[in-house]
Amino acid sequence: MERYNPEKIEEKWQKKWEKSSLNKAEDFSKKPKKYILVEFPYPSGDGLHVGHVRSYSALDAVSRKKRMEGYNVLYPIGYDAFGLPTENYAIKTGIHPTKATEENIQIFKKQLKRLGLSFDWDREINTTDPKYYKWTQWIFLQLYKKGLAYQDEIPINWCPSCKIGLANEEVIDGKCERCKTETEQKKKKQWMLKITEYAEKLLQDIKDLDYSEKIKIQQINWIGKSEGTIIEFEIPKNESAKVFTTRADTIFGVTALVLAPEHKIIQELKEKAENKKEVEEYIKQAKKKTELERTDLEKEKTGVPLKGIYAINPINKKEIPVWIGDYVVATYGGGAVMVVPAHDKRDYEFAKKYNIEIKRVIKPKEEKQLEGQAYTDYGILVNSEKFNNLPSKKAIKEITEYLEKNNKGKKETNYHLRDWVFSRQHYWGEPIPIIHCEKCGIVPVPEKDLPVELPYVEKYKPTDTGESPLANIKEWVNTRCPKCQGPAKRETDTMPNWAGSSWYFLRYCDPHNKEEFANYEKLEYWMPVDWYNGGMEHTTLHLLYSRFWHKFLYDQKLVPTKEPYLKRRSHGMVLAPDGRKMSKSFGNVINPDEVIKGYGADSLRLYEMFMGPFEEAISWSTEGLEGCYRFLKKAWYSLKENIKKESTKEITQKLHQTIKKITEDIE
Ligand code: ANZ
Ligand code: ZN
Repeated sequence: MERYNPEKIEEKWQKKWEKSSLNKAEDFSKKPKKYILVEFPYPSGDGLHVGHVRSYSALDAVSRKKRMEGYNVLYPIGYDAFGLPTENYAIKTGIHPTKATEENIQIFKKQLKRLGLSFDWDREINTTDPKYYKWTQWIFLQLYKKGLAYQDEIPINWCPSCKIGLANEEVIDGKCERCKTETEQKKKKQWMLKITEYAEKLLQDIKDLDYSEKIKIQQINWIGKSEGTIIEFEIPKNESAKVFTTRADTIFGVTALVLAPEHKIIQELKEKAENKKEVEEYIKQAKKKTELERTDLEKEKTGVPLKGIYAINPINKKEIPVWIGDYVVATYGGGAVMVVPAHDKRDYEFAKKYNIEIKRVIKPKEEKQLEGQAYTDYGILVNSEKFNNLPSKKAIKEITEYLEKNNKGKKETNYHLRDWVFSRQHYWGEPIPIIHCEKCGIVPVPEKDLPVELPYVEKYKPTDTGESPLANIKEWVNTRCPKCQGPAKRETDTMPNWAGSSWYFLRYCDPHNKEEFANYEKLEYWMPVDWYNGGMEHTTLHLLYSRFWHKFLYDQKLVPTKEPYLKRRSHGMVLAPDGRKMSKSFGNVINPDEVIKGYGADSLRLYEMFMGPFEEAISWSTEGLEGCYRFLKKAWYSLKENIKKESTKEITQKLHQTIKKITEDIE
């Protein structure tokens, strides 16, 4: 008798599907559409991971089901191929990134096809293809024209080993995410994208989206909206300093003012301080630390007084000492804080350490205050003159109004979200389409000259000065100014690898368009994405960045919907059998190719769908895989034996019950 042979069965059917164009998405079909999206992979040299399989198999099941239900389904795939790993690999091996990328894509493609995933292969995209990144550059130019791309001199996280500027998120515990070298702070002119201008919209519009609750919470926290009061503290004979506080009700308890080491008035103040040397030394030390080290709640707070200098509390005109402390973030609020040791934990530790006065001004509703720590909740005001006996919330309002009347403060909303550092000093990224002219300054590359292609060179090692490797390629850098035709230089920074993925879902709707990034009518047909799946690690960056670009394009009337994704879910990680993360260095990586060789793609996919709750991390179990294999085998034999027998009423009933249950369970 014939044996269950997954390889043979899968090959036969995969060919059949391809021939019948089963997976083709049809533009403007009369059928209702469903756009199902998975995060496209970075084609690394390691090939596909079993984690990819979890995400792609799940939404593949959804896509197939939707097709069976009569939908016109778009389920596309592509490659997010710019970025450091390929560049580092190229530097190590001498194989050009273009070539390495091409090879890796071929490996991925073969693996994806062998899995029998129902992607529409006619819509494949690759972010490193000039035909694609032409439009990434074009969108950058639209952002630039609307004032949302600008240059700024800011300290960046600098990895001395990779010789590259890193985004805050790429620095883990003060170390480079990639090579684990300690990062430093370095000032550099950077291209920035003004995502902060969209902070409120990004926040408000989450409410109506079907995102997992934990995804929503992470986005909301990342945006970090904070409502409070900005208050001006005069420093006699000097410029005043502004502080941002969410607790104006504690203003009578302020016993010091602490400025960030980078605060602009410090240059002036330190000259007058009795301990100028000490102050200068402190500022020098602070410069070496990363923001993370400075603001980590667990780390001990440090500071230094500006001896002889006082500030005036605007509520009662009392003099308070002025300090410098590196836990104060220069770029948040006013770059200074009013210290209330009795009611803020951090201030309490700071005051204890440096003998700063602790003055209680908030009393708990029920008297049970513990000694030796700050009381941080709301309560009733005491020691606060005419505001005594007010509850905190009311006091915040009244004190803010009082300060406003006296021109010493006003209500303010702050966001923790920062503008997006959009410059990278490496080779393997989209060139930023800008020209620097001696006469005209910054000149955008005319749209007709796009794409600005990456020059094909032999050397792509970063320069030691922090310039991009492109700076070394004179024949590429030196150009003419599009405005005055005079000598000019190309921008040598490239875009971060978040750029290409910020709009790829739009390109899938019209992947071969040469005239525009995507035809509006096609976007109207396909957008928004109905269901988007990807990792939790992309919740705060990729998801926010792409929502930002999409909202910007919507405001320019270039896309028809104000949000890109209606629904977002995240798959949990697939861990190694030993419960650890799969890693070459642990030698515990499960290779999908080998699993397929032994059990077939159907067993692998079935197992990954049954391994555990989709959103939770789960350890690989070969027993579980074997169980799925046995189930498929049993089903196959049972069909072989019974297929020609007549159905009975009972079997028909069971069939319909099964269809109903599976229909409901898959979603
Ligand atoms: C006085 C105070 C008293 C505060 C109290 C809290 C409790 P969020 O919610 O994050 O906006 N702060 C303000 N600017 C800062 C900066 N640049 N660097 C570090 N800390 C800063 O938090 C606002 C609170 O963070 C502010 O309210 C301020 O401390 C501190 F019982 O002001 B508070
Ligand atoms: Zn010019």
